[in-house]
This record gives sequence, structure tokens and C-alpha cells, in this order.
Amino acid sequence: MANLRFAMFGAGFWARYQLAGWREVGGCDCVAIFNRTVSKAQSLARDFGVAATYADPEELLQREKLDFIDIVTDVDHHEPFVRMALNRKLPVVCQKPLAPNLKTAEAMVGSCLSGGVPFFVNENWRWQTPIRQLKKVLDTGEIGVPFRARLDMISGFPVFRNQPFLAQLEQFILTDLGSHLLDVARFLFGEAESLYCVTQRVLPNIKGENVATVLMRMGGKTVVTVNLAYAENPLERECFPQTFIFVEGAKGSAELTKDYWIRVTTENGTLAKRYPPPRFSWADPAYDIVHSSIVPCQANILEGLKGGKAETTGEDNLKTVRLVFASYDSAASGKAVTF
Ligand code: 89Y
Repeated sequence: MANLRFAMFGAGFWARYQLAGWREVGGCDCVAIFNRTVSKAQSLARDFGVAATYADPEELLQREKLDFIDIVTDVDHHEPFVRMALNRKLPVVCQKPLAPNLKTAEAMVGSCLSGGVPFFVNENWRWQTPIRQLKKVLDTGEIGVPFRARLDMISGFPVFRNQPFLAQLEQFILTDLGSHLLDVARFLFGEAESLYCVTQRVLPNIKGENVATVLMRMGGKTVVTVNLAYAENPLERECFPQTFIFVEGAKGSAELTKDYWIRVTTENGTLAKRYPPPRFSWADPAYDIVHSSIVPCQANILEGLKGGKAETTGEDNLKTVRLVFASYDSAASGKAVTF
């Protein structure tokens, strides 16, 4: 099968790593990049040997022969670009968070479904090496039915330095990081039946919440807490952007802890093994665990684009988006949400 041809929409922080990820996966070629500030597209195109750049998305779509588009712009532009692709029946890969609100996300996914246009979300967190391994541990049943779990992504890392726009978001940590962690919670424990959330803003110069605590009942059996924080405070166990997970089961417990150690405790004792991510020369070492997860995520999406099965379809991701916005609803009302 010939390599699939795609255009990248957006040339910001994540575009560079997603392009490197596609190149690593193989089987597809980026033939054009759109960015309103075309100089940014040109600089990315130079680095990756991409032939064409555009400041006008419609012109790009008119001129280029494409098999799909990969949208990596700010969240407000996802929907119009999805609509443009839909008009041309062009499959779409879209960055998380899918949309600025649930209604828009539902419309995007719904119209692609009814228009018969394949739609995938570049939701990479669940593809992190140790998280895939933890899922395998849970699936063996060796710790029994998980009755409670805690997922922590608590970091003092100055995340706004690399991604200044995050400081301007009215809804920050739940959309930026909650999208990932709530998706991992679904991946590990199933769908949520109820949710309660408290948000806080504990930094002065940002618009949105930078701390959130989400409590869910999931999969009919597990009570799950998701703790999120970017408070720029000193932490002894600082290790941005690693996720810590602790799962209690009827027959034991499993822990994903600092530096990719997984510790599984049963009546036979504790077995500890490290599951570090692969190292890619193009990845920023400060983001290794996340950047490396782009590769299996995109490999899986490519399978989907070729007609196979992919995990992070629009339909699937909509369930994560519902949890994100239910968290805001709960935080605003002070009440639990049931699904
Ligand atoms: O934007 C975020 C993402 O998707 O991964 C980590 C991040 O860069 C900061 O939270």
C-alpha cells in the first residue's frame, strides 16, 4: 500500500513532535503544513523536508491531494477545520482537547459519523509504556478486582513557559491534563457512573484552575480519584510529566511510581520492575514519557486510517470529553454528576 499523504494544520509546540512521531511510525508522509503565521509553518517544513506551506487552509485543501489531515492547532480552531475536512470527505486526526465545550465536541463527532468520515483523536497518554504495562497487570487478575485507585499528575513544573497560551485558558488543567488522566482512568477502570469534582486556582497570573480533584465511581466496581496540579511549588517527588497510579485490589495492590517503576504486591510479596519509555533522539528529554507515547498512539491511528481498529476514535474520546465537562459542572454546582 502506498504511503498515506497528509497535511498538518498548526505549527506550534506539539506539531514538531507529532511530525517526528509520524516519521517514526512510517507509512505516511506529510506533504503540506498550514499555519496562519506562515513563517512558523515554513520553519517546520524546512526541518522536516515538507514540500508545501500555506497560510490559507482552504487553498491547501484545494491544491493538495490528501488521505487525511492532522489538526494540531489551538482548540477553538478544531471544529472549523474538521468541518472543512468533512466537506471533502477527508479523514481527520485531531489533537486533544477535542473542543472548547461538550456540545461542539458532540457535533464534530456526530457529523463525522453521519458523514462517514473517519475521525481519530491524538490522545497519547494511555499509550505511555508503564501505563500499558499496568493495564496488563490489572488484566491478569493477580491483584483481584480493583476496588479503589488513585491517579496523580501533580507537578511544580513551570508548564506555562513552553506553552504560554495555557495561562490564558479560562478552563485550564481539566482540559489540558484532565483530558489525558480521565482518559487513562477510563482505559484502566471502565466508564464512569458518577463524578464529583473540586477545582482551585492557586497561582496568581493565570486565568483558569490549576488544581483539580475528581472522584468517580467507574466500571461498576472501582472508586477512582484523579489529582491534578500545576502549582509551581517545590515537590520532593517532582518528575514532570510522569503519572503516578496506585490500585488496591481484593488480592493485592499495584503501583506505578517515580521513574517508571511498577510494584505489584500479592501474598507472595512485592515484584518491582522498571518500564521506561523508549528514547527518541527527537524527543525533548523533559517530555520523554509523553513524546515517546505519540509513536504507538499514531501507529494505532494509522491502523484505523487504513480501515483497521483504533482505540482513540472520536466516538471513544467523546466519553472522555464528557468527563472533562462534567467535572466543570460538578465543580460549579458543588454536586455530583451521575451518568
Ligand atoms: O499540553 C499538555 C499535554 O498534552 O501533555 C503535557 C502538556 O504539555 C502540559 O500539561
